[in-house]
Amino acid sequence: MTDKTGYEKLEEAVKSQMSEKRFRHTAGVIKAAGELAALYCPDKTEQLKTAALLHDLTKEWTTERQLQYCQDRGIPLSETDRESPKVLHGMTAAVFYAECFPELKDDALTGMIRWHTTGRAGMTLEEKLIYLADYIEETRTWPSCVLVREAFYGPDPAAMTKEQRLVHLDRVMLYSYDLTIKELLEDGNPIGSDTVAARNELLILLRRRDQREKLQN
Ligand code: DGI
Ligand code: FE
Ligand code: FE
Repeated sequence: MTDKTGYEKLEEAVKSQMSEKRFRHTAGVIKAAGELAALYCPDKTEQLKTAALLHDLTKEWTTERQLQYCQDRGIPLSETDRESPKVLHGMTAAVFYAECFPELKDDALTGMIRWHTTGRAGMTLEEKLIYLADYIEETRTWPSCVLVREAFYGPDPAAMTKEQRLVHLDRVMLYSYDLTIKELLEDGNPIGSDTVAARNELLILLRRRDQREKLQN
C-alpha cells in the first residue's frame, strides 16, 4: 500500500467530523471545484479542492454553538446575521479550519470558505468558483441548483474564449443570487447585505457591459 498523501489525510480528518450526507455533498463540491478550476485556473486546482473540502466544516454545528464560537473568537455579527442561522457556518468555518489544520492557514483559502454561502461584492475568481461549485455540485437536487447547473454547463463553457467564459461566470453568479434572494423573500427571511451587494455589483457590471456592446454594434 502506498503512503497516503497530505490531501488524503486531510480528507479523512474532515470526513470524521461530518455526517455521511454532508460528506457526500462535500465530495460533490470537490469534484465541481476541480471542473471549474480546469476551466478557469488550472494552476489553482489543489487550492480550490482544499477549500471545497473545508467549506462546510462547521455546517452541522447547532446555531447555539455557531453563536457561542463567534462570541468566543470575536467574530462580529450583524443583527441580520443573528437572524440568519444558515449563514453562520461560513464565518465559523473560515476561522475553525485554521485551528484544526494550522499548516493550511492562508488568506485566499479563508476567503473562499468565508464567502461560500452569501458571496460578497468584490469576490476573487477563486471565491466565485467555490461559491458556484457549492451551488451546482451534482448531488444537489433543489430546483434552483438544477437551474443554475444547467445555466452554467448548458452553453458549453469549455468552448468559450477566456473572456466569454469569465462573463458567463458572472451571468450565472447573478442568476444564482437572484434565485436565492427570490427564495429568501418567498420564505419571509432576511437577506444579508453581502448577498445584496454581490448581486447589485454583478447586475451593474453586466448591464454596463451590454450597453457598451450595443454602442459598438
Ligand atoms: O451549506 P450548504 O447547504 O452546502 O449551502 P450554503 O452554504 O450555500 O447555504 C445555503 C443556505 O443559505 C440556503 O438555505 C440559503 C441560505 N442563504 C444564503 N444567503 C443568505 C441565506 N440566508 C439568509 N438568511 N440570508 C442570506 O443572505
Ligand atoms: Fe455551506
Ligand atoms: Fe456546501
